[in-house]
Amino acid sequence: MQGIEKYSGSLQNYLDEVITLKEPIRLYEPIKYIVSLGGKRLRPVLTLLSCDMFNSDYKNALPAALALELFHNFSLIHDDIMDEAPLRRGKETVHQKWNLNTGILSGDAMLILAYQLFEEYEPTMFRDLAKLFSKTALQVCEGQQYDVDFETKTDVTISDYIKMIDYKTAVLLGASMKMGAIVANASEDCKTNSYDFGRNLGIAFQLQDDYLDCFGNPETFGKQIGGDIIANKKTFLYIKAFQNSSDSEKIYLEKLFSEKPKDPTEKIKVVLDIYNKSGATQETLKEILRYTQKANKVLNKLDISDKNREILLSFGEKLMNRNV
Ligand code: GRG
Repeated sequence: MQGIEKYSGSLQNYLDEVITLKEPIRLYEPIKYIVSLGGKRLRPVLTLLSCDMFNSDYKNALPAALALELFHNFSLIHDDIMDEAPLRRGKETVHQKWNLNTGILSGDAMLILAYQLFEEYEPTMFRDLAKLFSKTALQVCEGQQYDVDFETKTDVTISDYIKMIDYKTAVLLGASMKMGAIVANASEDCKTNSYDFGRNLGIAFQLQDDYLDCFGNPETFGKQIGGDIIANKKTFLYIKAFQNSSDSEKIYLEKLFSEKPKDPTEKIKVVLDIYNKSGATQETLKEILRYTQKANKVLNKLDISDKNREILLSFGEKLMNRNV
């Protein structure tokens, strides 16, 4: 296995082949737009890497990898609609650039295009991939619903929260790894362990996303900083800060998270200060490390070469030190 750059290159070529501008333009243009904004291509790279590391030609995994990237981009379009987010990857969101209905329909078409890509595989593999995909997509939906519910729920626990991010984000990373193993016809143990690696890494990744939403660099993060605070999201940071607060501080935090001021600048400043002073920021960073280490522990169970293990280790490390 060479460096991981080759995977993004191959994926881009395949994407350009499959995702073309055609009539009706208003359906396909937003699809081309969102996928052309790039992003880290994390999920497809994991699929290609996983296939390669289990000794199969990684190009065989290109349709599955692109299906995952299309699904991810579809979910971003719909998530941005639900959050009324203005920015994605540093550019206008689809519903902002066009309109709500365009975002809904182009998103729907992306989900179908993703399913269609599994038709590139023979029946048994098609069934295994489609089964994993459907199960994962449904969990993503459930995670999203928990996330929405938590905005108005006042007693969200850390375990509620971890379950929510597990479903909303982590299972897709697990599925990305496992799809590579399925395409490579790897053993059942390898499929399970690669899924667990991706899933633990996914929890660490979403916790990092929450951290960056508060403390990231607006120039590189590509989303509005403080977006979760504006939307009154009960993230790991909020729950920890709440747990570490006195009764009067709890009342204050609850009040802050029941309001949606027109200008949120002051609210964001106050909440970030609470996160820092309560120790929530430090505890979040510790939890990111804990899940990354959990992922790395699973790596030792994988039947892969030391060189490939090293590549996965450094992949996880880079991900956790990211600023995008
Ligand atoms: C599954 C039918 C169905 C509906 C989807 C909208 C929705 C329901 C779910 C939202 C899921 C979601 C957007 C989760 C957030 C995951 C996340 C961490 C996104 C950011 O991922 P990055 O950083 O993004 O990999 P880039 O831009 O690099 O691709």
